[in-house]
Amino acid sequence: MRRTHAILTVVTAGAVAAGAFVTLSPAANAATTLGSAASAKGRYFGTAAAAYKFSDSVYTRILDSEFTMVTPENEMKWDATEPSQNSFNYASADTIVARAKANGQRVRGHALAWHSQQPSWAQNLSGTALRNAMVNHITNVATHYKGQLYAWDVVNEAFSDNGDGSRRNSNLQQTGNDWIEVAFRTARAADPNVKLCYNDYNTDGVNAKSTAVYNMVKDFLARGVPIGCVGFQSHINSASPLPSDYQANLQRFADLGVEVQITELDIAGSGTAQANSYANVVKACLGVSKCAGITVWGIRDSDSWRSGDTPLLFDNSGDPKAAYNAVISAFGSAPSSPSASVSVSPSASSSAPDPGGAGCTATFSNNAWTGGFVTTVTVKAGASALSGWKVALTLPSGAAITNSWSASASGSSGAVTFSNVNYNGGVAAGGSTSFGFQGTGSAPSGTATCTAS
Ligand code: 9MR
Repeated sequence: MRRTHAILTVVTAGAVAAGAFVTLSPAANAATTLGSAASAKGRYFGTAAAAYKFSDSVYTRILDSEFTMVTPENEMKWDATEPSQNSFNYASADTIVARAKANGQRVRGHALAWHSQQPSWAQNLSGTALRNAMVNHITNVATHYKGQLYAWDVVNEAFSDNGDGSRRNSNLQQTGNDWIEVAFRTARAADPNVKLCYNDYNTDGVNAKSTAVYNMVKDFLARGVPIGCVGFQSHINSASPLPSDYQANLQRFADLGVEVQITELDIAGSGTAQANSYANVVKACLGVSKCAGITVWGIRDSDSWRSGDTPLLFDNSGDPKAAYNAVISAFGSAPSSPSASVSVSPSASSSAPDPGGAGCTATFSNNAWTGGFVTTVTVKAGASALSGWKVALTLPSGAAITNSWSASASGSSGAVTFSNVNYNGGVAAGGSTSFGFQGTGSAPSGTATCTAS
C-alpha cells in the first residue's frame, strides 16, 4: 500500500518483486465485460467487426476484450467473397475469423444470399443463371467456413416493408418463390452443423412483416427445410422504436422451436433513454430461453453505419457509455444501475509524463454524475514491453467501486489496486491498454501509480 498515493511512480519491471505490492484477491471484483455478463446468463454478446479497423488499437482492445461473438460487418457478403463469378476471396473475412478464434470468440456468418451488396456480375444475372450462381456461391462460401461458424445468416431481408407480408421484389425473388428454401438446403448440404438463420429488420414486434417471416419459418419446419434460427436486426430509432411486444414476438418464434438471436442491435439516442432501451432489449432476451444472445452493430458510435445517431455502447473515444453500464446491469452483473442520472460530463484527466524508461504510467479520466462515476484508466508501457501491470489509486472518502472491466480490482474503497487480466497484461514498448471501473460517490482525482509486474 505504500505507493498508493505517491505522485506518479515509475518502477522498472525488475525492481518490483511479486508480492511487494498489495495482495490481490481476484475473486473480489472480477473484470466484468459485456461478454462475461452475458455468459453468466448463458448468452453471448457480440459485435459487428470490420477487418480494416484492426490497426486501430482502441478498436481491437474493445473488440478482443468485451465480446464473445463476432459478425463480419461486410467481409462475408457476396460482393466481398465472390467479386468475379466463381473466383472467391476470403482474405478479409478470414482475418476476422482468425482473430476471433485467437480470442476464444465465436463467429456469426453474414450473409449468404441478399438482394443488396451483390457483385455487379450477379446484379446483371437473372433466372436460372442467377439461381445457379446463388447455389454455387452458397456452396463455396459455406464450404470454406464449414465447422468454423456458430451460425449463418443464410438469407437476409427477403420480405418487403409494404405492410402486406409480401416478399421483397428482388432479382433473387424473381428466380422463383422457392429461392429461400433452396438457399437453406444448399447451406445445410455444405455445412452440416452450423445454425442456419433467416435475418431481417422491422420484424422486431408483431407486425405484417414479422408474421410473414413467422409463417415461412413454420412452413419450413413443417416441410423439413433446414432452419434453426431467426435473427432480429433491431435497428432502433424514433421512426422504428423498440416495440412494446418485442419479447412476445421473440417468444412466438421461439415457440416454433427455433433459436432467436438479436443480430444487429443499435439504438439511436443518448443518456438515460438510450440506456433504458438497451436494458429492455437485454431483459427481453433474458426472458426468452431460446434467445441465444445479442450482437450490436459496431463498437464505438463512430464505427456505426449511422454514426450521427450515436447508437452504440462506446463513445467515439472508446469509453463505455451509460448504455454500456445499463447492459451490464440488465444482465445482473452490476449491483446498481447508472441509468437514474446519466448526465455524463467529462471531467479533467490526470496527466502523466511519458514513461521514458522502463515501467509504465497510468492516467485516467472520469465521466461523473451526481452520485456516481465511470473512470477509464490508460496504462502506457515505457521503453520496455510489459508482461503484466498493476495500477494503484485512491478513491475519495465515501466512494465505492461497483464493477470494473478489463482489470481485476483489490478492494472497493480507499486505496485500490487493479491488476491486468489475462488478455491485456502484455503491452508492447510504448504501447497502451486501458481498463475501467464504475462506482458510487465521487470520482477519483489526483494521480494513479503504475508498476510493471
Ligand atoms: O453496416 C454495414 C455497412 O457498412 C454497409 O455499408 C451496408 C451496406 O448495405 O451494410 C451495413 O450492414 C447492414 C447489414 O449487412 C444488414 N442489415 C442492415 C445493416 C445496416 O445497413
